[in-house]
Amino acid sequence: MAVFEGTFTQTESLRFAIVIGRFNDLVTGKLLEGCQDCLKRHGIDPDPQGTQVDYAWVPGSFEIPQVARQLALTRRYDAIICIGAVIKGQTPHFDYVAGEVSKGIAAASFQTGVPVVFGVLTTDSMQQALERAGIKSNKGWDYAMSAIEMATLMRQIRTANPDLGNGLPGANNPQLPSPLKSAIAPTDPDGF
Ligand code: INI
Repeated sequence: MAVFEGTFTQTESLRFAIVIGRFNDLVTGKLLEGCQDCLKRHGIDPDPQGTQVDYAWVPGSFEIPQVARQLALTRRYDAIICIGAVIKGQTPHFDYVAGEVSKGIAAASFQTGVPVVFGVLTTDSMQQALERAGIKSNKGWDYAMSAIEMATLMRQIRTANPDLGNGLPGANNPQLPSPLKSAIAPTDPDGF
């Protein structure tokens, strides 16, 4: 039997996409810097002109899952990192946004078989958010670590099980409908 475990070496062929919410960009910009710093220190070139990391900016956290899922469906990435900051205000809006983004990110990961890292801060105040975005620590670093670990772990599992494909039912069976198509639109006969 085997033990599968992610590693933080041999990262030169890994590819990532980072989805970032502009809302509260004072916080998300700092989280992104922490994330890029970690990637760089683990041998991954974070330059958007390079070959290893693509970036997608969205208006707010609510929009993150849709774009993360779309990027995962391209099958170009070993992992997707989602960065957002949802900060409690005077209304229940926080609960709706935080609930949807966490469920949506989990769904994007399950539906596509691609690791999608939940890098969305949910805090009671801007102060709490800033503390986690560089003042005391930078959670962006942790998000990158999770992405590298999951990316290398999934590669190991796929290498040991070449018939598994992307892990979705029927991935390598030409007789079955494309998992990519069914993940895009399970009920739409046109596949859109
Ligand atoms: N988006 C965030 O990323 N963080 C928040 O704290 C936030 N609040 O509190 O409103 C927020 N709202 C915007 C939301 O994500 C969508 O962009 C917007 O509703 C348009 O769909």
